[in-house]
Amino acid sequence: MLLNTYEPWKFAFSGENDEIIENSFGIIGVPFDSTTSYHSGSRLGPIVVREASFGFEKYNTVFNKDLTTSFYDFGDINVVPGNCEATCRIVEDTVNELLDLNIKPIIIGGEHSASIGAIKALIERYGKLTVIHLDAHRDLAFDFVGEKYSHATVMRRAHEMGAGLVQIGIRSSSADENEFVKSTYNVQTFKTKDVHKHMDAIEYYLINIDGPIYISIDMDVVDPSIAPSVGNPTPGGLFISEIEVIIETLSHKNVVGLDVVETAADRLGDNTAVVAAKIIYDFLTLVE
Ligand SMILES: [Mn+2]
Repeated sequence: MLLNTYEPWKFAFSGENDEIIENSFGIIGVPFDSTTSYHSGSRLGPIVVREASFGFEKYNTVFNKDLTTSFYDFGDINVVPGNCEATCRIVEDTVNELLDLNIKPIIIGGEHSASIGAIKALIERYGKLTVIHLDAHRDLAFDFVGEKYSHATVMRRAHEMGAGLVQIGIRSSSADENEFVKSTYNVQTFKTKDVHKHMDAIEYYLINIDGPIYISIDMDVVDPSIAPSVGNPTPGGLFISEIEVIIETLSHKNVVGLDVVETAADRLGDNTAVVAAKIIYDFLTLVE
């Protein structure tokens, strides 16, 4: 490194990339928002979330624990603006490279479609995957305005690949999506009001899941009074304390990857970016 220069932003507390140890976590950003249908700007998510991560202390007071997990920030992938399928393929290839190094992916989005590539790579690697999907929306449309690769179809593609889905925080879905859930067997739903009233039951359900788990968090699952800068703000969402319980519960399981997507913030210090950074920070504090 040259004197009087600084490295590009990396997530706070990330390790040096030339000293990588195996069985760790690797952050990649996906600055892509080409299928966004409402509030655009999630292509800026990776940079504002990384910047917000510097607001946290290495000691995580909420969980009485230091962040000691080994993780690295590999920067952003080269997306293909306007081409969701090609971008998903690059995400898939990059996740495969991480898995070859025995590094588990953490993806900062970017629109939710990035998850398609990560889930594809992970399901091929492990043969089986349960996706814990925190979102206001089901994202189970077969296509969205004729497109199979879209932020609105992510979990339908995951389901086609054979992933089991546990959808938490749902409060908006089409009649077709609800019909699809009724007609299939491996989609479990916990609506927002279930989270508010029956968290014990959700914890019990999560702790009993077998096999590898991928966590996919659309920031619109959080109440828009707390996290308004998302692609599709939806009233009546989860609170931060509830997300903390879910992340802590899942940290005792075999989590093989995480994404935190749809942060559509256009300025530093944005609430939504801070909350997204906190979710990643909490996860990294809790996982071993
Ligand atoms: Mn959503």
